[in-house]
Amino acid sequence: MRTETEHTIFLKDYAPSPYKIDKVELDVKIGPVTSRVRALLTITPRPGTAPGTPLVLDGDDLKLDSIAVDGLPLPLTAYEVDTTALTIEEPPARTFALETEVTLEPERNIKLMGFYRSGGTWCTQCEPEGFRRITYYLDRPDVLAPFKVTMSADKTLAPVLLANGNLIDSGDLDDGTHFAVWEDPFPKPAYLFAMVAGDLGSIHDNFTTASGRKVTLGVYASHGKQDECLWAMDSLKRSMAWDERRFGREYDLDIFNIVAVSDFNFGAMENKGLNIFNDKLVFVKPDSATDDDYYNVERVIAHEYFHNWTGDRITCRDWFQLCLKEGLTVYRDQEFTSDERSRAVKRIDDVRTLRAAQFPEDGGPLAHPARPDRYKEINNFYTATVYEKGAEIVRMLATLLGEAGFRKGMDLYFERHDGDATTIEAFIKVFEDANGVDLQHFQTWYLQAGTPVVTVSDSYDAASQTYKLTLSQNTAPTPGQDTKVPLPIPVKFGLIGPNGSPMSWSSASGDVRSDDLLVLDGASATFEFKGVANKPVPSLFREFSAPVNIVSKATQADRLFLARHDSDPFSRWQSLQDVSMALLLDAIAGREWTDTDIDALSAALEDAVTSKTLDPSFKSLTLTVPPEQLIARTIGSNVDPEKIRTVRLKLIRDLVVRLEPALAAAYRDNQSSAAFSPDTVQSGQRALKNQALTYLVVGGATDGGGFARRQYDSATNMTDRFAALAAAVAGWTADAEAMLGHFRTMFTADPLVFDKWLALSASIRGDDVIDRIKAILADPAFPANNPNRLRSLVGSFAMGNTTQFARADGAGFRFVTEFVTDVDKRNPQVAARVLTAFRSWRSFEPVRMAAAETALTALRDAGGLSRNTADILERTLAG
Ligand code: 0A1
Ligand code: ZN
Repeated sequence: MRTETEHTIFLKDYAPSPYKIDKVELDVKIGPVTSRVRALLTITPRPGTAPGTPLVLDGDDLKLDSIAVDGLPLPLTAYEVDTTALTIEEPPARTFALETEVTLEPERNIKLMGFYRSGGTWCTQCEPEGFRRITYYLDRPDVLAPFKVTMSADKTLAPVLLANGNLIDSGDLDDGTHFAVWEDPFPKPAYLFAMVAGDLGSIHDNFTTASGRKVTLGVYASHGKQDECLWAMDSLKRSMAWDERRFGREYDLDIFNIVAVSDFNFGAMENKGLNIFNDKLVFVKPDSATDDDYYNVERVIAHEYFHNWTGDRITCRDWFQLCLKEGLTVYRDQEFTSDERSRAVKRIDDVRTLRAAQFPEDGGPLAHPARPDRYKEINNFYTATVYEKGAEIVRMLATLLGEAGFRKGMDLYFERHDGDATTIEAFIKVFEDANGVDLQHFQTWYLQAGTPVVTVSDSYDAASQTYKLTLSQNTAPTPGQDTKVPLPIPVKFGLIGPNGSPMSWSSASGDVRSDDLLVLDGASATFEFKGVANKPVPSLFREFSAPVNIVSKATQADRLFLARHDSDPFSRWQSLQDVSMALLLDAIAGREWTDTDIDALSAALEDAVTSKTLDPSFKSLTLTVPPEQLIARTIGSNVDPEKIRTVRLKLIRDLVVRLEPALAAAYRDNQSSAAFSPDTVQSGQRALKNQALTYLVVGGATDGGGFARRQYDSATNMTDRFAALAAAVAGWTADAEAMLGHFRTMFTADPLVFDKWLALSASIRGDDVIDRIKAILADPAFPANNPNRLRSLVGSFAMGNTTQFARADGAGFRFVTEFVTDVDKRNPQVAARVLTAFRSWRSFEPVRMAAAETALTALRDAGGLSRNTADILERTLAG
């Protein structure tokens, strides 16, 4: 198709820029309507650059007012400006000063890339290619320079002026404006540049690093929100302490600021010393935020802070290396949460996210390697594969090298590459050098897309007391990668004897690295254990030691046995999921479960729920039945989402018939009258209680709806109130509509709580849901340019409400493509992301598949899409 997307960028074409930038001085005059940016760049040709090589600076949506080299205005013939670049035909063959001046209109910048306004506050977003919307620049991550920024603005409109680094000067000017000068001594790529101006409130604290540097910490937000920023500040201080303890990394400037803004395309951004956040990841207070919100704030504050070393001090050479910073930083934030909270619960959560977000991507038309080798639009590569699979790859590295070996590699990484813009190859090399191992084959994990399927078979010979385990792997082709090679797959494991205790062996053959780790390398491998006294049940992929799908001949009895006896909590959880999944798949295929099947599962669940030793949050995860989309993906093709939903609901109902007393007890026993705290104990109790409530309601227990209503009315915090509402909506109780209406009136003034209402309204399974959504969108008061609102409403519909999105009559698909057409004109990033909901369209049964194709082709034929959306559309249709 002829679109803007014909231009592909290839990794193999990487070359350093012919010029480097030694120094950046910006003078930004912020005005009520227009702002002016004067940039003074000190530029030097790199060694080897031929004299006369044109200098091509990126620019996007800029209006050039003046240009001078070494103080002399350039004649019109000496440069050229088009929509993407400023080219200086023959720059001096030595260091020179380039001065440009541009005019910006931040208020009109609704793409939210570059310099824009959110609720009156001026702010920036530069990753990946937003700086070119602020000034003409070599806007690529391997051009690093120290920045000095002078900002000025009206004193009442913008009493707060922030940028990266340290504040070195500030003062009043005589025309009612004031100024601030910020200097960041650390050379950085332009994508880490940030600037904020506005009338903001703030809270302050400080942190003293291990080596004694006193760092002033600030969290800025609109006035009146200060009390909602305290948890973010607390999370920040804990993150700073953790990075010192766990990775020996200290903060390196005297100031660290966080700013919350209401209009933001992503979660948050790690700009050096000045992180900018989507306000939903900063603001929490008990009566408007849930435990999940607290968890997410803590997690993302940590993530952005950890980027200071993995991203800022050591950055990416080019955007193909995005997972160098993202996968590693996600791994680091996962470890932080594991250390701060429950490791087992965190692992289960992360695996659920991986399976919900990354596996479908990896198994569909948008599959790409964690380190892609081509792209048309880099904004479309901030994906679950780059982030979550990237983190899994780092986790496997840590598993293979052991904690000490991994830390040695990380230490060397920081030592060797501090100040660099580097690559995945360099990252792998430090682990090789620090540990004296060869990881070249391991590196393939970064280069090959697709989720391997590992097939397990085993046998036991009583006479020779030998247990044989055979594992083989296969990865299906993905777009652009027809053939796959086997990967080194770390398998954490144990053998469990008939009485439930771990079994030992006298000798093992095959790549068995230790008594709990073996490695499958090659298409297939057999591991032989001698001196095994009885037939064991193998426990494989403990802690989910590799991002793979597992196919085994394990029986339901084996799974239930593991659920009871495995020493690894992740495996216990997984085993029960496997039991449920097997029942669901059989039933969908027409083999309905028997009472005996369901009795066995409910007995195991009851054991878990009534256990005196398991913690409540783990229990609540154990109770969760596999989600509809995971069932769909496991089936793989010819998917009928209605059927999946019906069978899954039936499973819940059949379980609740048996578990009602245990659920009611869990519900009762986990009530608390203590003052709200987001800590793991209280939040775990709420998670269990509310999971029990959900099942009582959805599973049709006696007076389930009444439980929900009473909890909703009497709740003293948002976690309980929203859980009750969500349960009522999921079970569509007699009160659900009234409760939804009440919630809307009560919280409509708080946009972040309104988002919860939007998402819940979009989750309604009734056939009127699309009309409901359309009515909300048509309300003139609906903030149609705010990404959070749009994602909460339409994003959650497209991603989560599969039965309505994938309606057989095509109305859901059509609604989403029409929405994409509309939003694409305003915010291509939001549009492109919503469109990815179609990534599994080919797995539907023929009628739905045809309906999806019709909607997608209509979108394509209408044309006029942004590069972001056209790229996703093109790949979705092709794959
Ligand atoms: N580096 C950020 C993610 C991010 C990417 C692009 C953005 O622009 C719209 C914003 C943020 C992170 O990993 O948190
Ligand atoms: Zn990140």
